[in-house]
Amino acid sequence: MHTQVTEFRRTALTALLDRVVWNTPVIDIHTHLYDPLMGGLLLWGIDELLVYHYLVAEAFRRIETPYENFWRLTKTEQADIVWNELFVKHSPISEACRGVLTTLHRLGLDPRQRDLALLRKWFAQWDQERYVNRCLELANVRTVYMTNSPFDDAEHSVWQKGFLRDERFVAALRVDPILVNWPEAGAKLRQWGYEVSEGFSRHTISEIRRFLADWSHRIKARYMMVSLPPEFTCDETSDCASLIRGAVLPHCRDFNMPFALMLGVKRAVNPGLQLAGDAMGRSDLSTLAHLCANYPENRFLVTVLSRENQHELCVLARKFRNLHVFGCWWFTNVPVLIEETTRMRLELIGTSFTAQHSDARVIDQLIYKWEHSRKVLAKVLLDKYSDIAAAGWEPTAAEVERDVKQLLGGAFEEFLKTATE
Ligand code: FIX
Ligand code: ZN
Repeated sequence: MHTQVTEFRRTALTALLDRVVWNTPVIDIHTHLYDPLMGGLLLWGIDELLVYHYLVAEAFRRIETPYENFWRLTKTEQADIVWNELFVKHSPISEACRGVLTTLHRLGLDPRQRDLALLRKWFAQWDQERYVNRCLELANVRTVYMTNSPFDDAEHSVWQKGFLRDERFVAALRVDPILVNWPEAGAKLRQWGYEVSEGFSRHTISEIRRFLADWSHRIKARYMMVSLPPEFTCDETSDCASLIRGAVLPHCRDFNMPFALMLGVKRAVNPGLQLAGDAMGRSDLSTLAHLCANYPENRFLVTVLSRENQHELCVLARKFRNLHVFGCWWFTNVPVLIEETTRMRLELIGTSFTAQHSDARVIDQLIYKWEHSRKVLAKVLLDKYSDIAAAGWEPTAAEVERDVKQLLGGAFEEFLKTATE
């Protein structure tokens, strides 16, 4: 009898979760997508899907072509190689390959035909505006956070000229060059009319802050962000520490915006692979603990690239309410790790985090990234609700809706609004 009741409850919960997890619109808090009105920067379509750096890295494992020769090919030729190697000559089992299949399938295409020419023909019928709407609708994504870098030449000029904003796409200010390579970034700032010099004099710091303020206003940034290597520390003598303490954190306080730290990337471990050549390592999170403890009036949005850092990050989130954990980033965005990480986060910090971000670079990817993550989330939540139901706590539909909304961007929005201490 008891088992029957349990089975019945699990079936009802499964149906409820399927409905709620799939129907709750997502706020995608970190992507590399652009507002469609940003002069062609937004990528879409089958060839872009195929030359995504996740797939290129896998294709290079299958071919002997020197790297430079591959990069000299046109996009269509590169896409042909990726398709042939990863979809025709071998089964497309990896998460990135599966992503292309899910995307095509949801768009109503039949990947079984294994016919790239036919796929290209289908994509050619679309115009960008209709296609963007279709992708957002299929992925059920409400808001897309962009990654906006003034140091990116193409983007820089688009922002300078100005354009009519699409309100579904919101901005986040990316400042990696300032924190990772100050001498070069400083030279750029000087070129743009900011009076910065080598040391961090009062005047230089105030000019950096003027730069951050100008760009925060210009793009209407909701938060500031940086990706940092595993070796990142805030030791008193480094440029990075002086800049974070002197410019970034005061700026974030003034503009009431969180500072997003994406920790653990090792850039260009194999430079021949270009964008596909980055790797990762385990970070020392004591630096993060130091920032959270010493700057309680700042808020930190944090994701880590190393599986080994996930547990420590959750524990830190239990200690510091100015720390918001988000997403399963890049190499951790695979079902096995999404499941483990999401389960651990729910068990340690309840629903007070953002379960996922897509990191999409091609708008079509929203479809698969969210479908795959939603599937894992529904599975994990089913277990968690079943556990508390076994203790007599039956969640109502409204409670489940509230929780899922939190996990898919609601908790992040609350965090954005929180007044600092
Ligand atoms: O630093 C980042 O924002 C990373 O997500 C990217 O640099 C990376 O190339 C990527 O696309 C990962 O998904
Ligand atoms: Zn990213």
